[in-house]
Parts: sequence; structure tokens; C-alpha cells
Amino acid sequence: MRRREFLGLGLGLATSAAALAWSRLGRAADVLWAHTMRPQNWATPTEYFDRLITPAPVFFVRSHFGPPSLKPDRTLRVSGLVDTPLTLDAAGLKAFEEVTITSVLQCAGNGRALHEPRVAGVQWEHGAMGQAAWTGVRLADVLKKAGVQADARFVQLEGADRPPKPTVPRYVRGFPVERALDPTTLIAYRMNGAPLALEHGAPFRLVVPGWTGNHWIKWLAKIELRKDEPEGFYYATGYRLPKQPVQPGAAVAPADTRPVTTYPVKSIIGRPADGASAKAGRQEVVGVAFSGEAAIARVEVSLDGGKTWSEAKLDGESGAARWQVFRHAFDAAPGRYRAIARATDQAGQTQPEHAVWNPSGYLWNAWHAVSWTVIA
Ligand SMILES: Nc1nc2c(c(=O)[nH]1)N[C@H]1C(S)=C(S)[C@@H](COP(=O)(O)O)O[C@H]1N2
Ligand SMILES: [Mo]
Repeated sequence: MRRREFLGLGLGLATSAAALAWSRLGRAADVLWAHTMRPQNWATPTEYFDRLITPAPVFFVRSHFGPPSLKPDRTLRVSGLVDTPLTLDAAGLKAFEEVTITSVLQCAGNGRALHEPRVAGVQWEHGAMGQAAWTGVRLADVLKKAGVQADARFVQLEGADRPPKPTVPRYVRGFPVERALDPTTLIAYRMNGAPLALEHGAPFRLVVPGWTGNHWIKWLAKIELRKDEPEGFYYATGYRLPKQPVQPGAAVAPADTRPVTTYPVKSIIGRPADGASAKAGRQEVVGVAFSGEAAIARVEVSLDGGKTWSEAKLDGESGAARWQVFRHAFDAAPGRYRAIARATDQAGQTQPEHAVWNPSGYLWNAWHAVSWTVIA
């Protein structure tokens, strides 16, 4: 314990919770696949996409600059076009009704490495996604208490993290006030039943089910209600998609872009691992399927390159922005096998063979395939 306390203090952290958070970080870095260490960009290994809940120690981490210091008494300021500006800390949030929502968190750039032609940015393959049970309070309830004025059209959001040098823009984002008032938008302080870890936004973060991870502001410190669109690099330039699909590799003028919001239907095979060997007999293809826009309608698996498809079994509760586990079992003689998964959501969207290319490499959702060898 002494050593932990010493290390905690050495990092500028004073509480035993902070020492624990530090030891968790040490453990997480051993399991997650590190794309970059500083800032923390750690991917969940694909083998974990065979279950409904992603355990926090293996849940992907994406931070532009890395976390600020752990400050359990951090306050959140609600200001701008409100009748009563509010300053709330974690204890102050307890005055609102507590809710828990199980939802996928997926980075807009998940799958970027698989777009062709390749684009710059963190080269995520499948690991920038996870599903957790998020507990906190509705942002709508907090905003109702503040009293949103009639001319407020956007919320602008800031965390407590800061760029490494003043010339780098701060991570400021925002979205329309309707999404802020959606009852599924939460200020969360627990993840899978445990207090939020520092790397996931402690003491509290935003949860925006169905919308890409960049909206899920960690270390939430400021919410400003405003008439105008949010300002700054990460809204005006970053996290935008072409308004109309473009030719792969094409340049897109800023005026022809719009902010990325929801993510489309997708499935990923967690097992068997690509390149694995398995014993002859019963094989099971297991993975997760979800859509930011609707509940999953079905997942199909093909063993013949997409000529024929079998409907997989689905586990878990169905809902938009919520993943279900799919399973397809069959008996196999020794040989080479390749399985492809394809999901369809209840809005009628089907996962495409090829993803829609865009200059920032967002929202990759093409068919996922794995190959493995069955031996006697
Ligand atoms: N304050 C702050 N919030 C942030 C970020 C950040 O860099 N700073 N990154 C965002 C992005 S791009 C993603 S994908 C998610 C990742 O959340 P996680 O690290 O808990 O998985 O956090 C979001 N919230
Ligand atoms: Mo992200």
C-alpha cells in the first residue's frame, strides 16, 4: 500500500482512489493494444467482442491530449442562454434522478485503418468500441433546472483536459440542444457499476447513445447554451463528413461537410480469431452487432464468400445504440474456413460489402471476415 500511495502522490494524485486508478492504468496498458501511449489511444482486443459488456480494464481509451489530474471535486459549469447558471460537483449531481443505460461507445474513427485509400489519423482497426452500463443523471434534468432559454440552439462542451501547448486548439465540441434534451443523454459517473476511471472521464463524462465517441466529453467541466454553432477546430474542421458521398481519395471543401453524428449498422466477429486453428467438429462464429440509428433486426453469416447466408442467433436486449451478441454454429471437417458477418438494423440498413470512404476515415462498417484452419 505504501508503494502505491507513494506513486500516487508522485503523480500529483492524493486520494487512495487515485492510487487505485493509477494501478488500473498499469494493468490496462498490459491488456489493451496501444496505438499511441501519449496521448492514450488503446484498443480493445477483438477477442472481447464476444460478450454483451466490455469490462472496464479492457475498454478502449481515446484521448486527444491525455487526462487532466484526477480531481474528485471537479465542478461542472452550466452557463450561457439559461435562466440560472449552475455550478455542480459530483455530490450536486446526486440531487437528480439516477438512471443506468447500457450503450455502445464507438469512436468515429473506428476502422479507419481499413479505408482505402488510407487516411491519416489513429489507425484503429476494430478496437475503438465497447459496450458498458452507464450510470448518471439525465443532462435534460440538469438543463431543466438551469432553465434553457427559447433562443438556445446548441450546447458547447468542454472537458478539463488541456492540449500539450497553447498553439494546439482545445478539445471543444457541441451539438444541437434537442440532442442534449434527449432523455438518453447522460452525465455519467459510473461505468459497469464502478466509479468511472480517470482515463474514461472521472469524475463524470457525457454519454450520448447512438452518436460517435467524440460527443462523449470526458472530465466534463463546461456546458454553454448558445444560439450559434459551437466554435473551434474540433467542430468547424474536425469530425465532419461530406454532405454527399465522394469518390475515394477526393478532396472535400469545408462548405460541403456536416458534423458526424450517428454511426451506421455494423457487426464484428470476436471469435474465432483471424488466423486461428481449431479442432474438427463444432465451430461457433460469435460477435457483436449494433447500429446507432435503430435496433438490430438480424445478423447473417456466410461461409462461401457471400453467396449464401444463414441467420445467426441473437443474445441480449434489443435497442438502438445497444449491441447484441450473435452466434452461428456448424460442424466442420478439417480444412480452411472463412466466415463473413453482415448485420441489418430495424431501420432497414444493411452492413455494406464496402464502407463509404470519406477524407477523415470515419464510420467504417464493411463486412467483417475471419479465416481459420480446422485440423483433425
Ligand atoms: N475531454 C475529452 N473528452 C473526450 C475526448 C478527449 O480527447 N477529451 N475524446 C473523445 C473521443 S474522440 C472518444 S472516441 C471518446 C473515447 O472515450 P473512452 O476513452 O472512454 O473510450 O472520448 C471522447 N471524449
Ligand atoms: Mo473518437
